[in-house]
Amino acid sequence: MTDVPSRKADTGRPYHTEATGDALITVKNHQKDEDITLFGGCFCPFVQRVWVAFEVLGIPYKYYEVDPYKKPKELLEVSPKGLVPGLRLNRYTPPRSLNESTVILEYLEDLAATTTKRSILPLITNPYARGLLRLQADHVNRYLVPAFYRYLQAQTEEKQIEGGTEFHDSLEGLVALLERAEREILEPGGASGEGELQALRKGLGLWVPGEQDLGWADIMAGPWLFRAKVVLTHYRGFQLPQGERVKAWLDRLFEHPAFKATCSTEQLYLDSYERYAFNRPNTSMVAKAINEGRALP
Ligand SMILES: N[C@@H](CCC(=O)N[C@@H](CS)C(=O)NCC(=O)O)C(=O)O
Repeated sequence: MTDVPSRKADTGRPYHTEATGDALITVKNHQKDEDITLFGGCFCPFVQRVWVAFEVLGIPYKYYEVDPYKKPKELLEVSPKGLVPGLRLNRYTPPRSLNESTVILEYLEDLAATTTKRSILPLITNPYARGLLRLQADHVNRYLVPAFYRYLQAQTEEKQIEGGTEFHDSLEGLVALLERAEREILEPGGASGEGELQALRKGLGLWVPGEQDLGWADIMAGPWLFRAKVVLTHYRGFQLPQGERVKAWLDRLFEHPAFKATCSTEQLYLDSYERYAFNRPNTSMVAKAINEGRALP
């Protein structure tokens, strides 16, 4: 699973600045002015998690592609460090804004509660179930996401093996948390009755038979899992876990209409992540933080 492939050469490909494939269709369908403008970057996984949430929750938005490395003034107005994603909230005069993908996800979940009436988290009447899902998200942000970059940026064979093990372990850790939520909620005593049980099944662990909904952790982690499949496989010879239930979970995640609608073609990611795979200087603020052993921006 963590074989070190023969070294490929850095071909100097630049990152993309326009979505391709299904994501491009979605971009084109979201060019009309709306109350919310999503400032996005086509290759960015932090953007994709927010974008998937917009689609799942059915909240209207205008998608606006920016190059976060060029940090245009309008991006800095909505996101102080010039990072995507950012939201411009056009209902306010002057417009207000929000940044940070995890904060934006919570905002969209709260907004949907009174507008589209859709939700990604379990009902507020079951705080424990919500806590279990937030535990998964916390794991994703603290372990899985940094492990992805450490692995991809590792240049020596030793560091790549170490990075592969770390990423694999973080994935196993997430699976264990998904299984824990599934066990504790679906087994007798987990829900107050049949009605609540049916509601809680949604998005709990994607392999719950018959369930197709994305869960909170799927949205938090999905973009990196997809990039692991495409980018880590190509540049590091990584293989996603092949266990039947994990595979079923990942297949359903990658095939989910809201997820697919935000995915560009694989080539876009291979091109855009070459910079990381060869740890080119000045790649990004994330890459710099990883190289310096600091927390991600
Ligand atoms: N903590 C931020 C991270 C966002 C982030 O790092 N976005 C990258 C693109 S994937 C970016 O805007 N990079 C610009 C730069 O490095 O200058 C979040 O969760 O929204």
